[in-house]
Amino acid sequence: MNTVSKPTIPSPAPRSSKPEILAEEIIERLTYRIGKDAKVAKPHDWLTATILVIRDRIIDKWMESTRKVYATGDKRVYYLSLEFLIGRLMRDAVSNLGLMEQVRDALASLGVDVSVIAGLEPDAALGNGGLGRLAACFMESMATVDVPAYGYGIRYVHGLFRQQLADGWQVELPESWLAHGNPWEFERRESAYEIGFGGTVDVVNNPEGEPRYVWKPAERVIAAAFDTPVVGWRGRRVNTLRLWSAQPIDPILLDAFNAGDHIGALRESNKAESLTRVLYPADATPAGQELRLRQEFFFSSASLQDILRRHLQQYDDFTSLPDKVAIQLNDTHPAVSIAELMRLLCDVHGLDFDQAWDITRGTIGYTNHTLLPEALESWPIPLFERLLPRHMQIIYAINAKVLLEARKTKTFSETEIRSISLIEESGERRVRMGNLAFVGAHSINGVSALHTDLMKVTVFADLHKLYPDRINNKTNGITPRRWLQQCNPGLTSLIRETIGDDFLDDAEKLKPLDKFANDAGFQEKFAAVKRANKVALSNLVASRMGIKLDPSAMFDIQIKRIHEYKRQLLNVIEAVALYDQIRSHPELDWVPRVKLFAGKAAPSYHNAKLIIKLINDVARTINNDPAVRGLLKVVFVPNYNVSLAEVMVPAADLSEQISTAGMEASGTGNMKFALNGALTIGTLDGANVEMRDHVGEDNIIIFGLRADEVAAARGDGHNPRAIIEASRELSQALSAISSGVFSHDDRNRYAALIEGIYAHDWFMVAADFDAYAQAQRDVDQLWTDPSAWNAKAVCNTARMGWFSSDRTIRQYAKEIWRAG
Ligand code: T68
Repeated sequence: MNTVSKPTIPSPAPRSSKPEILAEEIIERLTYRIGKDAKVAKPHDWLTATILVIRDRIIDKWMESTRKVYATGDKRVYYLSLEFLIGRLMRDAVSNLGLMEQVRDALASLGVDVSVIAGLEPDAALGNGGLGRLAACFMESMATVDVPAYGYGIRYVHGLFRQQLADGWQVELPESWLAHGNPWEFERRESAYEIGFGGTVDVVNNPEGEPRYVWKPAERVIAAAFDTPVVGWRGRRVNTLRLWSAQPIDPILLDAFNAGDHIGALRESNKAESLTRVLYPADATPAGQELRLRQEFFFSSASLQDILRRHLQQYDDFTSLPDKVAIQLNDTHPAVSIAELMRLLCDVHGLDFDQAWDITRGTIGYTNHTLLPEALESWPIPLFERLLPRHMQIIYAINAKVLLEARKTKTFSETEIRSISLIEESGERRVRMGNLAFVGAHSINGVSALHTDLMKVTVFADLHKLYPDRINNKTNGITPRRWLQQCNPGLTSLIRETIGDDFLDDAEKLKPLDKFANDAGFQEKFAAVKRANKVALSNLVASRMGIKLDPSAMFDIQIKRIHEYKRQLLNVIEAVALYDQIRSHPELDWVPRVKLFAGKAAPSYHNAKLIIKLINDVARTINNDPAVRGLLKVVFVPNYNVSLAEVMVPAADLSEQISTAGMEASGTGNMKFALNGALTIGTLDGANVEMRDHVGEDNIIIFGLRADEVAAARGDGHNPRAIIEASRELSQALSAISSGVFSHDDRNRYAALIEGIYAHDWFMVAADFDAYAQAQRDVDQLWTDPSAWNAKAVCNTARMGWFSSDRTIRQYAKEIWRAG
């Protein structure tokens, strides 16, 4: 026996937050870690050195948080998401640690401007839109409300493409957020797992029980972990975002290399690395390619292996898994986890199928983010079977179990049984990932009240009938740290002066601000903050685009992915109609407006790209027409991302949330704007419905068809042509666009796009146009009474606290995860 006792290892001294010490350490990192003399250091070097110093302040708390959950045996939450749209991290970390002033002073003492280096930090765009940004807000809120959590995802080398405009058309360029290295992350070489693809399944008969299945994959890659700490508000807790990177098992095939095949020697390596090289840029239509399924399985398998290893390190077996682990699937992208967890439990750890099934269902929850039928993921059986032969068997076995259960109730028709099945049988046979996620989870949640209600009667109607207790609602939220405190320091200071600091720890404590809604003195300060934010946005637009904006005009903003259901087209058609009115009635008192748009289109989405071009064509014509006298401007700001949103959101007077009712699951941009004191013009869709309930119907401008009316119109042979003919404004605007008034170089450019409105108007642009145009004139009317406008704006800020993602996370923790 080795009797040498372990030495006591002293803990490092806690890090000081004094500016002098911070400055000293920044120089130290610059010199010894980056190897740069302060005299020649570039801004990027200062940024890296500063992040390293901040990171040290996080690590102590990180280790403490990890140790605590081992000691208490608290339940761990795992958030599996193919996307984390985190944006920049420095301001978030510094502000949550309460070190803003100290870091600014430390850098100033070294002659460095914090805002200059902060602006150099790359915007980590490992996501497409709302779903990815929600995952990032949730990570911050889980740390804030003290839920022990891990986010699991993919460390894409290239996040969402950079958007440029060339003659008004979107052009996609690669984005390389890792080009200067990533000082936030820690590579964990010890946490690496093998991930298999393809091959065969051996069956070993077992006289004692169920046969044993052994998957022999034909290909293997390594999943390597990279950890980023996520700091909660006031540094209360630090959780981990663990992103997986694919690496080859053999980095180079030396035999091939030595035989002169230099390219072939790297083939394996390239193939492995290509797995995590790029994020798929489509946000609503499933990518459908083999590489996408490989990405989904790769990160699901790595995450589950990691989860099970951590569990076994602390507990004896897997019977306690549902008590100690909650796994939340962010949409169906990680739904293959259900089959993989079953495989790991049965084939690797020797559990019975039924026991494994109870554990799996007890552990997994699934969040649905869309009802669009074309957005529901499904995979052709031949592809699935070839890539994941064992998982295909498991899915068949699960399906048999579920269908038997359904048939036993004797209440389902054959049509209903077909809709419950995990296998789509009509046409090409496919695996339905939504159904798999539904049956493999104990909780299925929607992301707004309306969306959840619609789930029960549309996509999941029959599964809901079979398992009526599973669907529940968790209305989305946003983190008020990033989306109020950090992006709007002016408003934050004003609120602190007015009602004190309580709201910093609990956004619902913004309520007392309500009392100041009609206070003239307060309104004046509130308006001054808004104006300063509009000046800041105007400066950005001037420097990026050379366009001058008037900050006293109404800033009317629609920023989000470009999609027909989000109806940027409705907005721009209304701009055309307004333009026509301004020209025809120069004698009227038009309210000066700036209509700002930003957003990316999926590269393969033809109409979305055409809508971007249309906005730019309309912008060029309107902005250059002297008859408009600057009363209307249209601007499309390129390369929308989290950092741009952080400038645009606080500068908005009017927030456009105008999706076709029933189509936007929730929306979260809507919440960001209202929290920052913009009025919303919107349909009764997604979370707009609940926003109206919270801010009050006098403080939001609602128009248009409701979800049930849209469904009825679609069923009833909606006649858009008749509607258009009955609306002079609309028919003139549409014919101007389709006849080439805005596209002299190609008069037919928009003919087909506009014809779609005449022919079927699926997105109800014609159906809602008059109501929308009227609502916009009501908005103009309101704008002419600044005190009435400001009172409503203040009420929005005061009453939006409920939409904090802290509230959302507390609901998940209590009602789904039973954790924290
Ligand atoms: C969004 N979904 C919803 N999807 O559209 C939005 N999809 O209403 C909601 O507020 C938000 O989720 C959060 O719940 C998405 O953003 C995607 O980005 C996506 C990505 C890949 C494949 C499919």
